[in-house]
Amino acid sequence: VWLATIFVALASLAFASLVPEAGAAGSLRTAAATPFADEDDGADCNVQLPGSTPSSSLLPDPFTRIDGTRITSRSDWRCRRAEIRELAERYVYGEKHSAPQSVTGTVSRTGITVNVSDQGRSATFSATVDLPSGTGPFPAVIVYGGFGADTAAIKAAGAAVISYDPYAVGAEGTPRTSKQGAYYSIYGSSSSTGLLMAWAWGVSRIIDVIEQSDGSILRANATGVTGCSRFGKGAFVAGAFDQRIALTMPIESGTGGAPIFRGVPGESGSQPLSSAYSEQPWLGDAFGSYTGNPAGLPVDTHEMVAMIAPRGLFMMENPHVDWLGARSGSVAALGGAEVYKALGVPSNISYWSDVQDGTHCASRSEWRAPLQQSIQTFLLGTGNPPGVFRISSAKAGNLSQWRDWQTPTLTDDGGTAGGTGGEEGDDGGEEGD
Ligand code: MCU
Repeated sequence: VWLATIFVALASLAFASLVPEAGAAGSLRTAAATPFADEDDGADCNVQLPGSTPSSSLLPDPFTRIDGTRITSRSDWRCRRAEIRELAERYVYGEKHSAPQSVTGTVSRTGITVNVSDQGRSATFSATVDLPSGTGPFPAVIVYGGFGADTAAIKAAGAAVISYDPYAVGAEGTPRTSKQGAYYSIYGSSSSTGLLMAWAWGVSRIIDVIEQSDGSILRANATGVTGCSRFGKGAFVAGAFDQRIALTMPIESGTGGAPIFRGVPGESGSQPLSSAYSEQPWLGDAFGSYTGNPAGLPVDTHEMVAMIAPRGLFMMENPHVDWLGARSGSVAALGGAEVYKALGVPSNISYWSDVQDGTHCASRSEWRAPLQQSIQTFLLGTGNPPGVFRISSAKAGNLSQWRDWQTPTLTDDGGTAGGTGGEEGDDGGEEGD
């Protein structure tokens, strides 16, 4: 018994010391961090965007490549995802300039500063840091704006809260032709990139700075992102477009966020696509051609959900406010969940719209446990993901009405699934602590 105890203790120590590298290299299957070291793991994929795109009222098949062939193995997902990323940039959000020439900054116990230079221009912004109790280094959740996210629950789960002001990076209230904020100071005020993608770029640059820090305060490979409403749209896009983000938690994001674009026109009371496009320059300028014709889009938001796979995702929606399009949001979650299943990590996505309080961005007791469980699993590496789909019957979409494709059984060739999440059980990752 004693020997066994000592062995377990030693094994735990050995595993604990491996965790940072494990996440970065993706070699060891651990729940503690994203298996991807890069913002864009598929940057080397050869993506040929189509000259014209077919029109369909049904959701595009996430498993069929632009050239019409279907992927067959889990490792094929990496470059298929890269196609979806480029389609999403071109048709929906606008381009995200990655890997600027220079990113510098500081991480302290109270704040992060970010200085970016690219294309001969530079910009600076900052965020505040609020550490949980304990000694650290800590994982962190980047919280957009100041409402709707349960920051007390995040800290109680053991993660730092990085309060991020997206408006410093992409301001609201400007015409599309004179966009303002750090992103547009560098890439031009007439950039066709929308605010959601500019905000996502800001999140990525914060992660750059954390990566460059000595790691004594914040752990670089254990970052989550969340926000409510327009900041739920933002959190969703940030998680889709940076694979270093281990946990994405959009809240009540509404049109332009999680809800499938194709579903919005038929969902009574939901914010019309044209309204979301014109209320603020959230979406990219190119989306303007599709507000009356979402069937013409070669991509939809179930594929942005899929872009987050196999990483942790907890989607929260409010079925009481029609404007938020929760039925279309549930279809995005269900469609994206098919990719999680095909990658062998069905429990890494959770969805919850079965809530009592109808107030938009209310503080909700229902989400506290799955939120904390998600943080523990994907950012701290302890336990299992919630793996729940609690869809309000009032706003339950039906995926079968939206697709004519079936989910393939992908061969497991050690590909992108990465094993982030606890359900595999046989990989040793969860036993470590
Ligand atoms: C759900 O997000 C938005 C919504 O798209 C807007 O129409 C409305 O004005 O504001 C919501 C929001 O961000 O509320 C805080």
